[in-house]
Amino acid sequence: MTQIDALTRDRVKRALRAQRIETPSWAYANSGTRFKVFPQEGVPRNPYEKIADAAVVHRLTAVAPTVALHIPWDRVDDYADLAKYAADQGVALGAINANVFQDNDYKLGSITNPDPAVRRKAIDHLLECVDIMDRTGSRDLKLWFSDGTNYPGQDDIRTRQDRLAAALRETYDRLGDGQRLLLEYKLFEPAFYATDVPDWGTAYAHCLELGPKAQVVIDTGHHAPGTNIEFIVAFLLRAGKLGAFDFNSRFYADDDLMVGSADPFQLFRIMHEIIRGDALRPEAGIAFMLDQCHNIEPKIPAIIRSVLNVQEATAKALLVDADALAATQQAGDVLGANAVLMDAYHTDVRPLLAELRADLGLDPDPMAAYARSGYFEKIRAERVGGQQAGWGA
Ligand code: AOS
Ligand code: ZN
Ligand code: ZN
Repeated sequence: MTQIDALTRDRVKRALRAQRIETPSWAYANSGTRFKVFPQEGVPRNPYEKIADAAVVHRLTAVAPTVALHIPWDRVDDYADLAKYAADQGVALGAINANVFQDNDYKLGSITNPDPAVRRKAIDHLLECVDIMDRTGSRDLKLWFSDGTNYPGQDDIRTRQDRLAAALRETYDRLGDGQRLLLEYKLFEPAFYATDVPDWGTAYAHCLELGPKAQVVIDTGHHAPGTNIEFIVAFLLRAGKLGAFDFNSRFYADDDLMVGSADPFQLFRIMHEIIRGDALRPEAGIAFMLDQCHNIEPKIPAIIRSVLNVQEATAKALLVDADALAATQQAGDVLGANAVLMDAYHTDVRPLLAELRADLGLDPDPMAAYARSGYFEKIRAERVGGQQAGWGA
């Protein structure tokens, strides 16, 4: 497909205008690997400054209106004040990410720890996160557990599932109306033998048992190499159990690189399933979040680039000729069907996205607009001693 007709153009632009991408507070802060954190200039010193940076991304792209918080990294005394500050900046607070992986107590696990006192402490943190959601107005509690074992025999795999189910139940029962529990799975790391929520099947089974407010999070970096992530998207959407994405790119393990940088074709295939499932609309309830770290590249431009990458993949997926695809599939035309998909993927959507931004009164090139804005020079001068995201030291 080289030409985009006027009708298609309008349809695609309308859908793109409704797209929402949530950026993570921790992506604005310093981060690194277990080997080194390279501090950068102008990095936020507190949650307010992270929100200010997120608001810049939104002002330049118009599709990133919320920012996810992480507790305790973004702990403040007055969450209502933080929410008000965000609103004044033109954004809102998004998902609350719990953290039960950083305390010494969690060496053998948090909610699946053999010690009931440690489990209690971990569950209390999850409940506290729901209290915070009440104050921030957040809809989603995002749960990722580092829980697991390193050696066969270290703990009883089945009993740990019982402890997990009990903790999730208690947390789920604390949710208010309109609040959701999002359960994120991860194949391995930091546990190297048996992770307690290692895959979508485990997350799905627990969410199914919990009820309608529990949904699965797909972090694109959390699979074995070669895993067909778009299959998981299609399956969970069909089952009504896909709640959110943590978008990022991986070459090896949980690399947390910019989404769309390692495998833009995979991102397109994922977004194709989203469009196929009519799940792009915010009312469909899928939270499209980034979960990334920008260890060596400047952070705000990297987040802008990531947002644009998601937008480009989405635009291409919206260009798939659904009727032609269905007809070729029905006719068993293998090459024809594949060609329909590839035509859309190979279309250069950058002019269309530039046009969309111009329609919205934005600069057609958000990267260049940021570079010209002087914002970096301002924060570099103002902020000394930026905050570390919380891990990787
Ligand atoms: C960890 O690997 C997960 O991707 C988490 O979603 C996340 O990076 C962490 O909990 C920060 O909130
Ligand atoms: Zn994640
Ligand atoms: Zn991760």
